This record gives sequence, structure tokens and C-alpha cells, in this order.
Amino acid sequence: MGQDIAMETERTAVGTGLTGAHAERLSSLVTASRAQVDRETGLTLYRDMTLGRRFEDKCAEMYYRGKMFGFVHLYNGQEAVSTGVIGAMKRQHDWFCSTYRDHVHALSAGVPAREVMSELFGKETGCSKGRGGSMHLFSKEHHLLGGYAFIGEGIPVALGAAFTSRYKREALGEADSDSVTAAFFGDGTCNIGQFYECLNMAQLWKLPIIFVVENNKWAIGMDHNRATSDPEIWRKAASFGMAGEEVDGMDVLAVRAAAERAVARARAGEGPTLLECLTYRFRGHSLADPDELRAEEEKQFWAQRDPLKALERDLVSAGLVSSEELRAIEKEIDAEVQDCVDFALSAPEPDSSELTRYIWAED
Ligand SMILES: Cc1ncc(C[n+]2csc(CCOP(=O)(O)OP(=O)(O)O)c2C)c(N)n1
Ligand SMILES: [Mg+2]
Repeated sequence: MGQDIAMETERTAVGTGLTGAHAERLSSLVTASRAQVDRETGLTLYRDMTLGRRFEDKCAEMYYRGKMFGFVHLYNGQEAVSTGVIGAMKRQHDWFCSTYRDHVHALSAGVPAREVMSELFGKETGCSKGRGGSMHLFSKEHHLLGGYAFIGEGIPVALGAAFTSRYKREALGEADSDSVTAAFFGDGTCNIGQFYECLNMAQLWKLPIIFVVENNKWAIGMDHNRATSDPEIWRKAASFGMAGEEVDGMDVLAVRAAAERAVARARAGEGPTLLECLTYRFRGHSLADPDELRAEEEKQFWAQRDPLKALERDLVSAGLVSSEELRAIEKEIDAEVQDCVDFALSAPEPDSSELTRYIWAED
């Protein structure tokens, strides 16, 4: 027991939740290669991240006011990952696969906010017709292959999408079939079998897939450093001969640059990438979690690395935008989010005669 405690102290840099090696590299990751963006792209990134943040804040409000039910897992703090990766891919061409923490991935993929909010209220106008709820967002039109309540469940689904892309091009002769799939999942999910099975198959068949690990250091109340043999997840890629990369997941420009490299490899037929994004969730595991396990010092450390504030500093210091413009965007987005709530609250519920509809495919 005494030995266990000593080992953990050595492995965890105080106050960051990171292991010593991770913590040492965090500062160099900040200055690692970052995407160059023009004004328009910078504004698009800021808008997407702000929509994610404000949408989630509104969900918390609705949940605590008793308007939303069931388990709801918010994404606050992790926005740079969704925006950085999905923003580097082609909407309605490439494919995305999420987890139960899926609202913001859906928004970044272009699913209308009204449809996402409606789904959270269980309404017919929801992207899953009100049958899925928070953890099961789906949109064929926007190539969102689903949120999944079971951890790791989306990884083989994403692998199938990546296989389909290659099969269509090489076996069926569809020359324009060059889509790439991004599978998002957490650090805790990297300790289950499907992760390893899918990494193996993806590399064996050189599939166009990006395994995006959102390492927020925690799997509910389990500290990542206590749960895995090598806390540096990206290194696990080497066991499969796969490209692996670690990136500051609080820096959208760094995530975007890493995603661009991974997408380029995948489209060129060079196969998959394991991309580990070091990030943090600013709220409890779900809205039912009082969040009492994580140290205040650790929360403070990561709060100072808020990805939205970091992007604002970057865009303003580069002279691309003014803070006033960003405040105006936030106002617009607040109005958009309120519109979603009004729309979702007044939308119809699924008709009870149709409760079993959509269990089987209709076309
Ligand atoms: C197959 C399966 N086993 C256990 C659970 C219970 N469970 C829900 S969330 C979670 C932790 C996942 O942590 P991580 O992958 O780091 O994702 P995060 O919540 O941090 O985004 C677990 C074990 C589950 N949902 N599915
Ligand atoms: Mg986690």
C-alpha cells in the first residue's frame, strides 16, 4: 500500500493530473506546429467552439430546471478537439463517430442546433427522431455515425466506415471514394479490447481513420494514471506500426494542424493515426456527478488553459479580429441557443403509435 502511494506520487506531476513525462512536454506541445489561419477561418473556429460551450451551458440550465432527463454528459473544456479535428475534415463527405459525450461533435459536424436540442428533449424533431436522447445522436445527412452509451462501441463502427471508403474505391472502382473517418473516444476507453482490435485491423488494412483520444485524465472517478500501463496513449500506436501523435488538446490551432496531417496521411492511402489530445472537462462526468473527486488545484490549472480564451488571445494578438467582434458573436450564439430551446420545448413528442418505428431501417 505504502509503495503504491509512492509510485503514484512519482507518476503524477502535482496539480496537473498529468504524469511527469506528459507534464514536461506540455510546454513544448504548446509551441509545436500550429495551423496558420486567416481571419475567416479564425472566426469560424471561434464560432464553432462558442456554440459548443454555450449550447452545453444551456443544457446544464435546462437539466437543473427539470426540463431535461436521463444522463447528460457535457463537453465544456474539450471544444478545441471537436472543432480542431472536424473543422479540418470535409463536412457531409468525411464521417464522424462519437461517444455519449456527443452534443458538440454533432454541432461541429453541422447537425442543426435545433435538431440536437430537440433530441435532448425527446422530441420528434430531434436528429434521432426523439428516440435516442443525449447519448444517441445520429445524422445520416451529416455523416454522424452516432453517439454510443457503451464505451468503445463506436470504434468498430468507425472502422467499418473507413473500410467501406477503401472498399468502394479499390473493389468497386469508385475513384472519388476518399472519405476519412474520425472516431472520438476517451482515455478510459483505451483500456478495453475493442480499441486494440480496431487499431490492429486499421493498420493491417491501412484504413483511412483517425483515432482521436480525448484524454481528459478521468474515466468517471478513475484517474487515468491509475488505470493504464502506459499513460501516454499515443505511444501505443507504435505497437501496431501506426503513426501516433500527441497534441495540446486545449489549443485548437495545434489540434487542427495535427488533424490536417492525419487527414492527409489517410487520404493518401498511408493509413490510420492515433491522435492523443491532452484536454480536460470543466464539469463533472455527467450532470448527475457532484464532481468532488478531482483536486481543486488540478481544476484551476486546466481552467487557466481554457481553449476559447486561448483562441481569443491568438486571434486578437495576430490582429485578425477584435475582442468586441468576438463578444458580438457570443451574443448571436446565445440568441441561436435560446431559439433552439424555444423550438425544442414547443416541438411535438413522438406519436405513441410510432414508438417502435426506426428500430429497423426503412430504406
Ligand atoms: C462497455 C462499458 N463499460 C462501462 C461503462 C461505464 N462507463 C461509462 S463512462 C465510463 C468512463 C469512460 O471514460 P473515458 O473513456 O475517459 O471518457 P470520458 O467520460 O472521460 O469522456 C465508463 C467506464 C460503459 N458505459 N460501457
Ligand atoms: Mg476521460
